Amino acid sequence: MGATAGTATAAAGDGTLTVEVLRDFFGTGVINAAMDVPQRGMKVEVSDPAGHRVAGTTDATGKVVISQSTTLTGGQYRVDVTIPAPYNKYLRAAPASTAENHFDSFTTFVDVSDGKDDAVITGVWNPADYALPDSRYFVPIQNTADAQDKRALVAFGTDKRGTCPDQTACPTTLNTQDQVGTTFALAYDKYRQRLFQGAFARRYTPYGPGGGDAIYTTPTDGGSAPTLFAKVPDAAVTPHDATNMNKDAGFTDAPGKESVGGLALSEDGSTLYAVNLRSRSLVSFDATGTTASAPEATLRIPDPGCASPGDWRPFGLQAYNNTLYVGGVCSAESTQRREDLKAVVYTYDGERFSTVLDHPLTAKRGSVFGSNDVDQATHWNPWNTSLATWDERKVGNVFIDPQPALASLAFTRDGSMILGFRDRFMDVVSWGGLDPRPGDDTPENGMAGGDITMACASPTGGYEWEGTGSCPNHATPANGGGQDAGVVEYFPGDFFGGGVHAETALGSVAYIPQQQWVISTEFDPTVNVATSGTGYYDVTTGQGPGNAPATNAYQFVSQAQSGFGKAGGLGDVAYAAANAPIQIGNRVWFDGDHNGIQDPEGPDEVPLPDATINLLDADGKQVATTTTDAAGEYYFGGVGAAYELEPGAKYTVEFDVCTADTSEVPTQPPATELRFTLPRAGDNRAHDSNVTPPTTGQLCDGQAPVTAPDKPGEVDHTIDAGVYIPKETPAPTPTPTPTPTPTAPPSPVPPTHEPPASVPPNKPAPQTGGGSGGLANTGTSGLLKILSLSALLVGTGAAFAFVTRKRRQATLRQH
Ligand SMILES: [Ca+2]
Ligand SMILES: [Ca+2]
Ligand SMILES: [Ca+2]
Ligand SMILES: [Ca+2]
Repeated sequence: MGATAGTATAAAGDGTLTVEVLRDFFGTGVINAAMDVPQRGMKVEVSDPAGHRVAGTTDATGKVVISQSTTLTGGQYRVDVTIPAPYNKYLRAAPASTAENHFDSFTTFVDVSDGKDDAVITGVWNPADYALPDSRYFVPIQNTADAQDKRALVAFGTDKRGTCPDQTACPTTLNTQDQVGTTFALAYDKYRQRLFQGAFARRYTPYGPGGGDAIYTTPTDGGSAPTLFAKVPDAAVTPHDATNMNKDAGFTDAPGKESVGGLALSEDGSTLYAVNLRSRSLVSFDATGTTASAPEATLRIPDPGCASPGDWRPFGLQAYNNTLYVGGVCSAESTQRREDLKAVVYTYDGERFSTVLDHPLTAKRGSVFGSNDVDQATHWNPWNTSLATWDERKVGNVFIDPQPALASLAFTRDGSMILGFRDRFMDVVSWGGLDPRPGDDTPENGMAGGDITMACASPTGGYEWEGTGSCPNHATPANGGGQDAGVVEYFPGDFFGGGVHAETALGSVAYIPQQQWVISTEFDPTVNVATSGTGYYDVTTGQGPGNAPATNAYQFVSQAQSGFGKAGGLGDVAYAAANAPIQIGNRVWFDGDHNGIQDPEGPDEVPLPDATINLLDADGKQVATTTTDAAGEYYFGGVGAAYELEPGAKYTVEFDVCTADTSEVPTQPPATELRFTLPRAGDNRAHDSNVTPPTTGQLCDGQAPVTAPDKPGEVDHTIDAGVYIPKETPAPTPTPTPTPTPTAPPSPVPPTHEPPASVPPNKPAPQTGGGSGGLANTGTSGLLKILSLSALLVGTGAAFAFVTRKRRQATLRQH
C-alpha cells in the first residue's frame, strides 16, 4: 500500500526502530548472543527534538518496535530505557562498551530518517549472577562413622571431569568430619570469602562439635579452621547412639525432620536464612559478623495444604532475583497415599510467602534398580521409616524406597527453576549399616533414588513442569538409560551403566549463569560402582552423566573411601560467585543549541569522536585513558577493563576535547575552539553535561568529579561533556530543519505490528527527562500511554540482521 494521499506526516519516511533489552551475565559490555536472554518489562521512551514522545514496554522477546510513528518528527530521536518496579529490585543497567557488537547505554541516539532502520540493544543484569571463569564448586562429603574418608567439605574447579585421582586431581579439602561433623547445607559468602555450612541429621554418622543445630563458617581459601557461626534453636533433639553408630537404632525417624535444611545468603550479603527442619520455620541471622548469637527472626513456613499439617516438610532455600525461594514437599506420611505427595515452592519477599509451584509427585520415574514394573522402585513413595513395616522398604534384597525431599533449587538464565530432590530414605539406611530393629544386626544396603527436575519459566509467567506446556520432555528410549518409555524428564541423563540405575541424582543442584552446565550430586557418577561425585547436565538438552560418563561427570569419593556407597554421601552444592566490576561513562557531544541537554542528534547536535578522556584517581594520578568513539562514547571499568574502578572511590574524569574530530560539527571549527556547555542542566543526569567550564588554562580541556558506584556491578553512564562554539556576533544563523522526503514508505512493515499510540507532545521544551531515569518525574506520566507494541517475532535459531548504526558493524545471531 502506498503512502496515504493527503495525510503526509513528517515521520512518514521513518524506518523501523527496534529497541531490544537483553539480560546480560558477563558484564563485558559486549553482547553474548548465545547466553544473553530477552528481558521483558523494561520501559522504553523515544523522543524527538520537539519533545514529542512514544513509550513502550519490552515484551517476552525483549523488544519494542516502532515503525513509522506519526507522533515523532524529524527521524532522529533519543531513546531512554528505564527499569520499572518490580524489576528494579534486582536488575540494573549492565556495562556498555565501544567494542564491536556492544551493548548500548540506557540513553542512546538513533537515526531512522529517510527510511533507514535503526536498532538499540541495551543490557540489564543482576550483579548477583556474576561469577569468574575460574569459579569453584563446593560440596560437603558425608561419611559413616567408621569410614576411612574424613573429608567434610571439598572445593574443585568447574572443569573437573573423570575419576580422581587416576584421571584428574582430587578436590581440595576445606574442612573435616572431626571439625564440623555431618553437614548438608552450604551458602557461599562472596562479601567475606567464606562458606556457611549446616549440620545435618543422618543415621550412622555423628553431628560435629556444634551439635545438630549448628551453622559453621569456613574461609574459602581453607586458610583457617571452621568456626561456629550460629545455632538454629530447637532444630535437633534426637541423639545418635554414640556407642553403636553402625546401628544408630534410635535415629531412624530423625532424618528430614531435624537439624538444618537449606541455607541461603541474601543477595546483598546482609542476611543468612536457614530452614529449621524440626519446627518447619525460616530462621534469619545477621550474616555480617563472624558469629550471630541469636536469630534475628523465626518465621513458620506455612503448610501449603498437605493431607496433614505434619506432612509439610520444607527444606531447600535459594536466593534469586533478590527473592528467597523455599522448597518443600507434602510427605504423605500421615496417609501413606502416593497421591498426597507433592512438591511446593514458595517465594518469600521479606513479608509473606507466595506459592509459585505446586505439583504432584506421582508420575512414573526410572527404576532406582531392577525392573521397570516395580512401583516402589519407579515412583516417589510416602515418607515411612516404621520399624513395624521395615522389611517393606526393601525391593529384592536391597533397600529401595525413594522418599522425596526438595533439598535444593537452582535458576537458569531464563528464570527456569531446577529442583533437586534428595531421597530422604537414604539418610535412614546406609551401605552395610546394621538393621535398626532390636536383635537384628543384618547389614543392609540402600540405593538412592533422588532426582533432578525442571520447572520451566513460562512465557506468560509462572512455571511449567517438565513435559507440560512448552517445557520439553527430553527423554527418549535411546537416551534415558533403559527407563520405561513413558517416563518424562527434562534431564534424562541421570542414569548409570546403560540402565542399571535410572535415577542417580542425589538432590543437590547449582547453576553458574555463565556456563552451559547444571551441576548435580550423583552416585556412581562415572563408571565405578558405589562411588559419589558430580554430574554435569546440558541446561538446554538435558544430557548428563549417563549419556557420556567420561565427559559429563567427576568422581571424587571412591568405593573404598565412602561408607555410604550407593546410598549417596554428598551434601549441597555451592559455587564461588564474585563481586562484579563497576563502570562509568559515557558521552561527549556538540551541543549546538547550547542548552546543556543531549537532544536528539541532527545537523546542529552531533556526537564528538576522538576526544581524549583521562581518568584521574583521588591523588590526581592518571589511571586510565581512552578516546571517544564515533558515537561520542567512552567507558571506564566493566569486566575485562584495563583498569578496574574502586567502588565508592573519588575520581576525576578529564575531557580533553582539544583532540576531537569536528568534521561533523557545523562549520567544522578547530577543536581548540570548542568550549564546554552549560553544566548540570535539567533534572536528568543522563542527559546533561557534567563539566564546569574551565576559566583558565586550556579551555577545551575540562574536568568532572566522580564518585564511583559503591555496589558491585553498578554502572554510572551519566558522566558526560557537551561542547559548543561561542557565538562571536549576535547575528543568529537560521537552524536548518531536516526536510522530510515525501517518498513511499521505505521498508515493508511486518503486518503484526500495531502502530504505537501517540503521546500528546509536551510543550516543545528540550528538557524532558525526569529524575535519574524515572518516568514518574516527567510531569507527563498521566498522559503517557504504556503501549502494547508487538515485537518482531524471531524464532529460536533464526538469524536476523539489523541495519546498523554507524558504530555497529555486525550481524547478530540469536540462539
Ligand atoms: Ca530423573
Ligand atoms: Ca532417569
Ligand atoms: Ca542540546
Ligand atoms: Ca550527565
